[in-house]
Amino acid sequence: MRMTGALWSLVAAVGFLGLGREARAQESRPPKRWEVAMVERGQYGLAFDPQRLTAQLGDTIRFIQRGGLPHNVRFRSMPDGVELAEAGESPMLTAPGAVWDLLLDRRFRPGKYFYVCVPHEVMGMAGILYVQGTVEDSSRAGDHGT
Ligand SMILES: [Cu+2]
Repeated sequence: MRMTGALWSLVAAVGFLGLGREARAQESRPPKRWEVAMVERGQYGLAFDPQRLTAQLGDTIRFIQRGGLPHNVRFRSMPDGVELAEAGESPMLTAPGAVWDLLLDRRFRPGKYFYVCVPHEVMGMAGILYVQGTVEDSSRAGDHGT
């Protein structure tokens, strides 16, 4: 009985260490900057390109105006408990090449985020952002360039 308990403790410890290694490996990725273009593709319509993006806490999503019509970003759904406040809606981007940087900081949690362009929501201009990562990743938000 005593041996079984000790063996179980060893197995548990090894399993724990294994998880720890995996977590550290994930943390080692430096924050990245992703780009999502707001485009007008003739007959294919108004769109975010890419429409789906998977990013990690601590990363930055740079939305870029690549069309001629005004576009913006407004989050319509997000994981429970997330309060984006001013990060929940961008200003209207009008000038070609204008950008809005969205930092995936502590306001964000892992999960699925759905957003639209308000003027073109009815035309299907929308995107999905999958956020992954840990609290440690979000606390390193803004470490870009280090
Ligand atoms: Cu738009």
